[in-house]
Amino acid sequence: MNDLRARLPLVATSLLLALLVTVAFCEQQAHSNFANYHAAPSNGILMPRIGCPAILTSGSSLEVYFDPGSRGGKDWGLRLRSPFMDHEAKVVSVVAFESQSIWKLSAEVPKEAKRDLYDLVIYSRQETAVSFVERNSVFVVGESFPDTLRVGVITDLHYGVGTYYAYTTKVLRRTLDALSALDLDLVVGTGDIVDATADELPFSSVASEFYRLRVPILLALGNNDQYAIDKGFRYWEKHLAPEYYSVKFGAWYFLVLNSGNGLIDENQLLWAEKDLSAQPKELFKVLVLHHPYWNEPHPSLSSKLPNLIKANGIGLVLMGHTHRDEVRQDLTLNIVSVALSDEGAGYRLLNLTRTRVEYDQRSWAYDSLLVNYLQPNDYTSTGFAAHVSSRLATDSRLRLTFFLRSQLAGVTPKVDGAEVSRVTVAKELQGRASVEVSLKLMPKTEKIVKVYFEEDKTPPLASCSYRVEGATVFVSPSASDVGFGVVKVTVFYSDDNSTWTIVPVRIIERTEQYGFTATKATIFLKVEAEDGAGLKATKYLAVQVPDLQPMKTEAPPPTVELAVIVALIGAVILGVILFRRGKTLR
Ligand SMILES: [Ca+2]
Repeated sequence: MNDLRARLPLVATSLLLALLVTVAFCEQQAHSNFANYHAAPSNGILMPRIGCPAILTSGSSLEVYFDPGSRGGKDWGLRLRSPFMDHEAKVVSVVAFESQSIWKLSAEVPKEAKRDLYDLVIYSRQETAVSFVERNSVFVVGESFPDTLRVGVITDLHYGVGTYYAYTTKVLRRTLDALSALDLDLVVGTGDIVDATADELPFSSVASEFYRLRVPILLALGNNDQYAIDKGFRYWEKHLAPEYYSVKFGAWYFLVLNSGNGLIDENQLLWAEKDLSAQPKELFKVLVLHHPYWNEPHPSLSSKLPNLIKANGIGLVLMGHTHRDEVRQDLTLNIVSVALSDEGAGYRLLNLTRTRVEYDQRSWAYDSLLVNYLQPNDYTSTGFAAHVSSRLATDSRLRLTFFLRSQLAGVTPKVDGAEVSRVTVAKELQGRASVEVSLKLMPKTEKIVKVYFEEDKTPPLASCSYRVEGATVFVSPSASDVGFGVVKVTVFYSDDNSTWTIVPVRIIERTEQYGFTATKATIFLKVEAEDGAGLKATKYLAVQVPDLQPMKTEAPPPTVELAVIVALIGAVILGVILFRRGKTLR
């Protein structure tokens, strides 16, 4: 008995120790909604990211994971910044997470924060120079979540940098601007975001392409994105998102998996099971991955994933990879969409209610609804136009955003062709002006919307280069404009310089080609450019087609004549030398 009494403190200490170890272990094993990072994200923020944003109501709680290294101390502030608003959020707590340098920060989204996509700014109150910004990473829906989610699906962007990718980049920009104009709730990118590369630039550049989105985007990793990882480069994590994660959007839950290598590894599957089991039953669950799982031989996709889908009541699976539309309603609703990088580039729009999915059998062509901002929409221009056009059979309600440089302090720009919904103007000279407008576009119509401080009185400049291959003439027109920007460029050709035929544009190997077959040795080109103010410019050009020149019988070219003269002079000099030599020898 005495013995036991003596040992009691020891037993108690051991129990306490065991408990502490367990707590510590549990803390370390704490499940988070994203995969462990292999590389530091370029902006120091691990979650949320541009490719896996936080989606919240105003007044709710926002959790941020960030890694400041040894900088900044412990006292951190948080701001939510959009082109129209700048809110300071109340930081509730900052605690260490997993490793020594990762912090988990909890903050309250300000009640006055309206529906908008915000940049997340984390800053140190102790060291003013230390701050981290993850752009477009927090989407505030307003006071409550919508009853129906309007979702755009893009896939297989195969983004790259350089002339080979000029056309696909143009298509991507038009698409992102159209999806933003539709004021969707969410865009989902189902993989092959970049074209297979081990270079960092395509990853950082595609992230900046996504800055033009005014709606949040979820990105899944495809086999082309996996290429860099297999070479040892974690640019995906550095510039876009964790390799897999989940995001909650009110009554919906999105599980985004990495099938980059044509499989889902054991760790990821375990994580996914755990993440799914932590979700309330009533959430509508959507799985996002690159590969149509029924096409893949690896058992993780061919059998384990179907089991996961069934066991967890996943109501929709979004995929890409095959570059073809495919809808299967078997295990669940499976939707594969067309690539954004092919000639038939397109995207898909879905409506998600709490119980079902509304969708079209076919993706929309990317230019069904075109939104073309005619100058860089980045606060560098003092006014410009947007050309919008619809090939749809129904009305479209559009929201456009113009980012201008204001010439005068506090002056509101003029708007033509749309209704103003929001304006923020800088108080200083040459400051920023953000303007949001809305308009209704009737079926099969086009419209010019102008936002500006001063009228455009400068006509555009048209120019053109060409190359001739046999009897085919390839034309590269270009046009620039001071003011509202170039609405359209048209190329014509003519045999007689008076009757003109339009040169069609074709997409050949991902590039735009204006080409036609010439029938005469001299043909004429005309390039017409029109700007947003309706001002026009025309450029004329005559082109010679050598293959169609009549055969000529002419005197030998001067070079032959010269050679003969040189040879004759040479012979004379040689003769003189030989003659003199003969003389002296004698
Ligand atoms: Ca102009």
